[in-house]
Amino acid sequence: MSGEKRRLRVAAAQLGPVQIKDERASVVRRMVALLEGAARSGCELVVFPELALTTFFPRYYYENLADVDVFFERAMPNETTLPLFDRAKELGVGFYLGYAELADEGNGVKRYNTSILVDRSGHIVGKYRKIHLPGFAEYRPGKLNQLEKRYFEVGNLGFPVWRTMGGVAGMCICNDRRWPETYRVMGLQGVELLLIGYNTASVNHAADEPAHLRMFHNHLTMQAGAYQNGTWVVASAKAGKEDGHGLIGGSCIIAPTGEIVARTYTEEDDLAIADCDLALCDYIKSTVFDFVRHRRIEHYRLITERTAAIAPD
Ligand code: ING
Repeated sequence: MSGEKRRLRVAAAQLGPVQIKDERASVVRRMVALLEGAARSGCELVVFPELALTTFFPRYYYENLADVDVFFERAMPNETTLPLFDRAKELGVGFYLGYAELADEGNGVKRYNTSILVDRSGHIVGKYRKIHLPGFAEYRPGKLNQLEKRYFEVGNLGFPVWRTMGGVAGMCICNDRRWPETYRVMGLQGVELLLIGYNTASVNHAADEPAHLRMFHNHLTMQAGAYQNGTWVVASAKAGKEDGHGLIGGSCIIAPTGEIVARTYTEEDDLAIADCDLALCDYIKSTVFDFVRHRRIEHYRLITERTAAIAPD
């Protein structure tokens, strides 16, 4: 690693809304345009959102899972996404892509909320399957629904990291970014570049809360995760009104110091670009969050042994 370039220009490639009637091919054309814009600005890596190819379908109730399978990909790349993979390889740009994965790995058909990391040579370096599935498995009539627990299995790949793009990269998806464990498990593997796609409703399905908290919590959790683990975070939203349902933007690039160094201010197809000097991770990881000097794991057992909080009587 010594001497290898540790600085790379990265783009959070935000997508505006994808309507339920929108063809995947039209979304891929938008993504290729974003990729080309990022490449023109010298970017070597582009992060697209969670479930980038379709509308955020977990907001809808489908009695039969067969009816939701139209939103899933059975292979990646496939005929529809190949133009994105081909153009990225031509331009020498790596990318993170979030999509709904229909997998049959010998133990029956499984559905995952998935992301892949593709390097600058077009090689799929790694895959991640979303672990923290928010919302409910059952439909709640008359309420805002978030049915990821109904449509997706909990991810079965853990929180892996890969040595690529001149550093150590990892991925997570949307609700994962709200849980400190997500960052810490990758932090304990030396992550320096944590890539996130998200679709976050403008109105919280779980609580009636002031609107300003949507963006506040979005950035708060990622800034904390970046700083407490000395990693860059690149996060890309699908944003805007999808068939009347609002999604927040706020795509951003966060330094290991926890500072937002670039962000979008629209809810459309947009790019936030920054130079990520991975060496900036080193001072955080070797001072305030020098894990080996400061962590006391003999006191942390509850974190993995207890799921629900138990308060004293
Ligand atoms: N979306 C939302 C997110 O975590 C959510 C769900 C919103 C949970 C607000 C709690 C509060 O950003 C996805 N897709 O996880």
